[in-house]
Amino acid sequence: MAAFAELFRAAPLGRGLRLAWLRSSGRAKLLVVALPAAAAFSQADRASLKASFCEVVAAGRPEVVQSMPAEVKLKDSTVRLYQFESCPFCRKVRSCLDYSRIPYEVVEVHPLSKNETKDFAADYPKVPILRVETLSGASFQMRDSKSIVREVLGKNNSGVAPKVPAPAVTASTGKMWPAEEQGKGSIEEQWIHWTDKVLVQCIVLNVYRSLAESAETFDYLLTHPAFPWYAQKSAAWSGTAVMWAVAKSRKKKFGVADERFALYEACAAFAESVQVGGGRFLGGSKPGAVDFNVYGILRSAEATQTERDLFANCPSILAWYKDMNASVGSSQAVNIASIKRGPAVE
Ligand SMILES: N[C@@H](CCC(=O)N[C@@H](CS)C(=O)NCC(=O)O)C(=O)O
Repeated sequence: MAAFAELFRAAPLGRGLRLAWLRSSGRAKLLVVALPAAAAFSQADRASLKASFCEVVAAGRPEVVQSMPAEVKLKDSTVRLYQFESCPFCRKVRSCLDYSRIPYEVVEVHPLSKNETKDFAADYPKVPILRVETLSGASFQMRDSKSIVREVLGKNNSGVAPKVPAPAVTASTGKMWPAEEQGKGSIEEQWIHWTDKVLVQCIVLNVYRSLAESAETFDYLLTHPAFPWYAQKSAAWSGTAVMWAVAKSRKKKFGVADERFALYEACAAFAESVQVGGGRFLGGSKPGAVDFNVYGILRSAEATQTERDLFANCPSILAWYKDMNASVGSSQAVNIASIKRGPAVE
């Protein structure tokens, strides 16, 4: 109500409307407000009203920040990760929080209603969102997985080892990342770009490859304790069909003949670059931001046929993956029991 009062005060009501209000009474007042209101507002008034409304709504939400405020200690703060369990971008953030031993709560967002993020991120329909409340009462939110990974790692980001080559597309992934978009920025930036352009696409093409595999990917929703049965089923069934169709159309768009082979090729190319770099990770002796981006994307296929096939058919990725498992360690999610999908491949 306070918000509406503020809005009413801020609204640039025309003089005519105010006079009409004073002269009218009872039901007439309702008509006075309802009918001429639209006409009484000029275009500028409407723009100003909209701006006032946005300010009032935005006033109560955690500020959106691009970088971590210097004084913030995540370990001492209340950290919530708004996510979809099968989202590759969300798993990057989880692996990074786990590695940094930062306790956090996972808030599963319903993919259709997105009710969980509506009150503080109505303007942003995506996940992950990291929401932080500090001991001193400050609160903020961070969006975009690449930025969150970078900020959570901070000084612990080992970057890429000096001998690591720039990423290159393979025969089956060439159309995902056009040549004119490649080669921009530092080697680390190019690899991060590769994860978004190539690796994420490979995972999407695979985990939603057939209706059965798409259903397997959404299985977690069918028993998710955060949602009532009708919300579980509506999201799982519609997600299965929609994402299967998305994968089918992207496969055509990218001219991929065999999606499994495209994934194996991309992972083998990454593993080879780790080897050329000379360390256990692309970051050298410690994982860097690129390692977390790659690991998170692959972890999103947890307990699916894609994951099982990848480890059976792309042996060169296994040593790096096991090292990542060991470095990331156990989940720091305080509510892990309610979200676990399946054991990590050892
Ligand atoms: N660039 C973003 C991409 C996030 C993204 O696309 N998330 C998907 C889930 S995998 C999403 O929230 N989609 C819901 C929607 O677009 O409505 C990031 O890296 O965080």
